[in-house]
Amino acid sequence: MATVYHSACPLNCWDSCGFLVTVEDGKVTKVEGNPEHPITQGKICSRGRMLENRTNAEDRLFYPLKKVDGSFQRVSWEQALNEIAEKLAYYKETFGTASVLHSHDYANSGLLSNLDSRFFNLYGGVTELTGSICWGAGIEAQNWDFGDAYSHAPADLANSNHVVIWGRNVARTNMHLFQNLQNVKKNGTKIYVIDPIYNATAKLANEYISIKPGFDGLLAAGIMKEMLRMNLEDEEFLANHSVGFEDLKALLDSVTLGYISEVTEVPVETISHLADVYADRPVSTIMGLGMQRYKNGGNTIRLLDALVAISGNIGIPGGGANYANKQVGQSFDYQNMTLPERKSSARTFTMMRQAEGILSAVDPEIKMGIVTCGNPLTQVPDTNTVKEAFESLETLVVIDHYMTDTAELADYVLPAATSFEVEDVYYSSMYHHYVNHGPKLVDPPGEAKPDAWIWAELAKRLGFGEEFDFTREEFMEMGLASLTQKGITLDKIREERFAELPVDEVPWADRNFKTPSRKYEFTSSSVADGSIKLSLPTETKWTNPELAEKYPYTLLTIHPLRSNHSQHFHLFQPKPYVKVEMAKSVAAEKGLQENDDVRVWNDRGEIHGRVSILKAAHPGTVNIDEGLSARFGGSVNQLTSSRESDNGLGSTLYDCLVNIEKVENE
Ligand SMILES: Nc1nc2c(c(=O)[nH]1)N[C@H]1C(S)=C(S)[C@@H](COP(=O)(O)OP(=O)(O)OC[C@H]3O[C@@H](n4cnc5c(=O)[nH]c(N)nc54)[C@H](O)[C@@H]3O)O[C@H]1N2
Ligand SMILES: Nc1nc2c(c(=O)[nH]1)N[C@H]1C(S)=C(S)[C@@H](COP(=O)(O)OP(=O)(O)OC[C@H]3O[C@@H](n4cnc5c(=O)[nH]c(N)nc54)[C@H](O)[C@@H]3O)O[C@H]1N2
Ligand code: SF4
Ligand SMILES: [Mo]
Repeated sequence: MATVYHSACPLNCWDSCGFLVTVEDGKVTKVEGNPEHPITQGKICSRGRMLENRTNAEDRLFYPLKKVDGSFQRVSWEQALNEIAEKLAYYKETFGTASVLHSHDYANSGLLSNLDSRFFNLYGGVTELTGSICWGAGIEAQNWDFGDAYSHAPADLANSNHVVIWGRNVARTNMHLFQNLQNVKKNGTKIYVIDPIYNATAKLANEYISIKPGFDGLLAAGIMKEMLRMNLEDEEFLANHSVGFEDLKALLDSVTLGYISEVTEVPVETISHLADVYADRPVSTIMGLGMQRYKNGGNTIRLLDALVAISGNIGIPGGGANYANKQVGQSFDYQNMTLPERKSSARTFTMMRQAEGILSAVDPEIKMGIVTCGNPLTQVPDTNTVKEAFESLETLVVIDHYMTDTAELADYVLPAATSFEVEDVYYSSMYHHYVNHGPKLVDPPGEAKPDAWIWAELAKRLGFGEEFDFTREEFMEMGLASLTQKGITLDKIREERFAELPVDEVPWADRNFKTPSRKYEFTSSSVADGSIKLSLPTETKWTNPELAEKYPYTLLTIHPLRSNHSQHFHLFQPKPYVKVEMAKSVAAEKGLQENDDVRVWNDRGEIHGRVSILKAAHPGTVNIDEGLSARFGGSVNQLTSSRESDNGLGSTLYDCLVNIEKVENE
C-alpha cells in the first residue's frame, strides 16, 4: 500500500524544500514537493526528486568494506569498528589526537550531521578544517562590514523597486528565488543580472550586464564613484551609522572611471545608469557565491556591501546586501551537541589547503583521515595534490552512501543511512528561515547505518560511550534548546512539519551592527589592516601577463544543473561527460565547432571534454560544471588552485586561467 509522508530535502542548497514522499512496501517510491510549505510551495528540482533513486540505487554501499591487498573486501561492522577504534586509540597514544584529520563538507543539512564534531571533540580534538571552499571569503567580508552575514526574508523582495542579481545563478541553484523574481517582476519590480554568462536568470531580467570574471568589486567602485559625483549617497546613514567612509572615498578617488570601465569591460554609461538605479531605493542586492571564489573575493563582497551602504539600502524593507542568512544556523545550539570545550588539543588547516596540510604537517604528522559528508577528491581544488595527500595517509576512513573517488582511496568504507532512513530536522543558512522536519520513513538497506550510530559505536570502544548514550530525539532536543524556550519545540516541528525561525526579516533595521564600533565599518576594526582594497584576481592579464599569454582563458567551474555537486551524476541516463562551454570568441580563436573534442589544461593539470558554444558569455570565458568524478572524465578541480582568498577563509576556484586545443576524436 502506498502512503505519503511529509519530509524535507537534506541537500546543501539555498532552498531547503519541503517534501511529500511516497512509501510502498517499505520502499521510497516517489519524492515530490509539499504544497503546504510556505516558501517552497510544492515545487522541487530534479535533484530532490532523484533522492528516490539515490536511496534505492543498486550501486549504494550496503556493507562495511576494508581494503586488503589493494581491493575491497566485505567485513563485519564488528571488525571494521574494532579496527578503526584500535587505530584511533593507537594514534592518540603514540602521536596525539592532532595526528587525525577530520575532512568534511556540508553535504547533509540535518541538525544531527553535527554529531561528528561531538565525536572528535570528545576523542580529544583532531586536526580540523576552517574556512570554506563554498562561501568563506564573503562570510568573512560581511563579518568585517556588518559583524555578521544576514539576508532579508524572501517575502521582503515584494518591497523592492529594483533587484540586482549579482553573480547568483538563480534559475539553476535557487529555484524558489526565481519564482519570487517572476512574481515581483509582474508587479513592476525591475530586475538586473550581472554575470559573465548570459544564463537562464538573465533571460528574466530587464537588463543584463556582462562582466569580466572577478572584476565585480571594481564595478561596484565605479557605481559608487558615480553616486558620489551626482550626490546620490545617503548622507544620514554615512554620518550616523558608519565609520571609515573617508578611507573609502580616498580609495575611490585613487582610480578613474575610465580605468574601471576598461578593466571591468563595462561601458561608462552602464556604470552611470547603475548609479541611478541604486539611488532609486529600495534596491535589493542578491549576491551569489561564485563571484567571491577569486583571490580578491573578500574585497569584492566588501565593495558590494559598501555600495549597498552608501546608497542607503541597508536595514530598509526591500533593500539588503543579501549574501547568506546566518541567522538561521544561529538559531540552533551546536555547542550543546558538539561540546567544543571538551577538546584538549586542536590544529586547523584551511578547507582549501587540506592536502598541503596533510603533506607538510609535522609534530604530529597526519596519520589518519576520516571523511564525512564530503568528497574531497572531486570537490576540493587541485585534485592531483589532494590525491597525493589522501594516498599518503596510513589510514583513511570514508563514511558515505556511495563509492566516491575519495572512498576509492580508503582503507575502510562505511555505509551510511540516507535522510529518509533517519529522523532529523533540516535547514539552510542561505535563503529562507524555516526549519523542516524529516521523519524516518524506511529502514536502511543492507547493513547501512546512521552516521550517529557509527559515532556511538566508536565512542563506546574508545571509552566515552556514555556521551553518545542519547536517542536521536534527545540529541535533536539538545540542538533545539534555545528554540524550545521560544516555543519552537521538537513536537511542534514534528506536528507542523516546518517552523518559522525567529529572525529579523529586515536585518539591521535598528542600525545596531555587530562590529566592534556597533556601526557599519567601511574600514574594519576587527583586523589589523581593515581597509578595503581595489584588488584584482591573481590569474589575469593585468596581474600576471606571462601566465595570461600561456593560458589566455578564464575557466569557471559552476554548479551543475541536475546534480548537487558530485552526488547525482551516477544516476544520469545517458552517462554524463565533460562539457566544455565557451564564449563564441574562444571557439572562434581556436577554430572550434560544437561537439569538437578538446583538451583544457594549465600548469596544474588537464581535462578532456566536448565543446559546447554558449549563446552569450563574456569574451574569453570558459565553463566546465564541477562535480564529475574520475570515471566520467573529471575532476575539473585538476585545473583549479588551492590558493586562499584575500581574507584567508575562502577559495579561489574560479580564479583560474587555462588554454584549450582541439584533439583528435577519442
Ligand atoms: N543545481 C544545483 N544547485 C545548487 C548546487 C548544485 O550543486 N547544483 N549547490 C548549492 C551550493 S552548495 C551552493 S554554494 C549554491 C551556489 O549558488 P550560486 O552562487 O548561484 O552558484 P555558483 O555555481 O556557486 O556560482 C556560479 C554563478 O556565479 C557566476 N559567476 C562566476 N564568476 C563570476 C564573477 O566574477 N562575477 C559575477 N558577477 N558572476 C560570476 C556564474 O556565471 C554563475 O552564474 O548553489 C546551491 N544550489
Ligand atoms: N571546481 C569547483 N569545485 C567546487 C565548487 C565549485 O563551484 N567549483 N563548489 C564548492 C562548493 S560551493 C561546495 S559546497 C563543495 C561541496 O563539496 P562536497 O560536500 O564534498 O560535495 P558533494 O558531492 O555534495 O558531497 C559529498 C559526499 O557526501 C556524501 N553524503 C551526503 N549525505 C551524507 C550523510 O548524511 N552522511 C555521510 N557520511 N555522507 C553523506 C555524498 O554521498 C557525497 O559523496 O564543493 C566545492 N567544490
Ligand atoms: S536540491 Fe534544493 S531546490 Fe532541489 S529539492 Fe533540494 S532543496 Fe529543493
Ligand atoms: Mo556550496
